[in-house]
Amino acid sequence: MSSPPKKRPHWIPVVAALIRRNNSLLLGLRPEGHNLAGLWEFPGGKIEIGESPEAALQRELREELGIEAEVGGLKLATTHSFGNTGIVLLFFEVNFWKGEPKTCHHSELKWVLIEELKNYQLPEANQKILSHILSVLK
Ligand code: DGT
Repeated sequence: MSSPPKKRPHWIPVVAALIRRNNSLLLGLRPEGHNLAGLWEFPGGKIEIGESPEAALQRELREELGIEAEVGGLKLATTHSFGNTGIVLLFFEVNFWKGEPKTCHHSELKWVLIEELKNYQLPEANQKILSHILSVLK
């Protein structure tokens, strides 16, 4: 008997934004029908072929929040895997933008005080590096 074909391992590059206003960060509740629905994420998404990480994040923030963001520096990078799929997650700081973030994609948006981030259910890829995320926000 032959075993089922194995899916080849592959990596998905993802960019996420640390959008800061005073002592709070913007989190979005992942919508139903998506992977990880019901978890709070940092706005962002997959880098498309031909895009730089910064351009991908700018596009995602335009699509998801309706803002024109000035993407700042790369603050941290991490990897996470589920089965044969891995994500490389790059976090950029975003301190300046035009427009008021709107729920174009998420079920809800929330400005969360940095010290309260630990009370939110985040994707495992973020949860496991929360202390690192907090340290780059200092
Ligand atoms: P999917 O995953 O096929 O349902 O597609 P999307 O459009 O919901 O996912 P997208 O474009 O946001 O891709 C981001 C992937 O990275 C998704 O699998 C969730 C994962 N991820 C883990 N942590 C974060 C995070 O903080 N922010 C974002 N945006 N994605 C994260």
